[in-house]
Amino acid sequence: MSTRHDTQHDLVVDPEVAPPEPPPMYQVVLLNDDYTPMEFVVKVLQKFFGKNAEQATRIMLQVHHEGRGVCGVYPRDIASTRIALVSQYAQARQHPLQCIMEPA
Ligand code: TYC
Repeated sequence: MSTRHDTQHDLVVDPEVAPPEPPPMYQVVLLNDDYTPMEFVVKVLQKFFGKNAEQATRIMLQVHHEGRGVCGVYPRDIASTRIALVSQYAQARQHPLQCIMEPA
């Protein structure tokens, strides 16, 4: 191997190799219903989507008034795991809260 490639900070770039594609992204969309308490929705947005109280309240009110709102945008596995966790958490507390994923 040439000394040029022996140093720690030297990168070898093969012009034939394309850089990897970024993964396809999905938005998790929260849906409105008539029964889930507003405070519970705010809590879900904080607990599962890392929103602060103000962001969570804004998203919850948007869903309440417009029927849907985006909680976050993630690679497929992360989006589907969060949906499953929210569904489990809501069902265990008898709330019909639902979210779905769609290509971003
Ligand atoms: N519409 C519900 C209510 O009036 C509140 C709500 C907001 C429910 C957002 C679901 O994703 C939702 N209690």
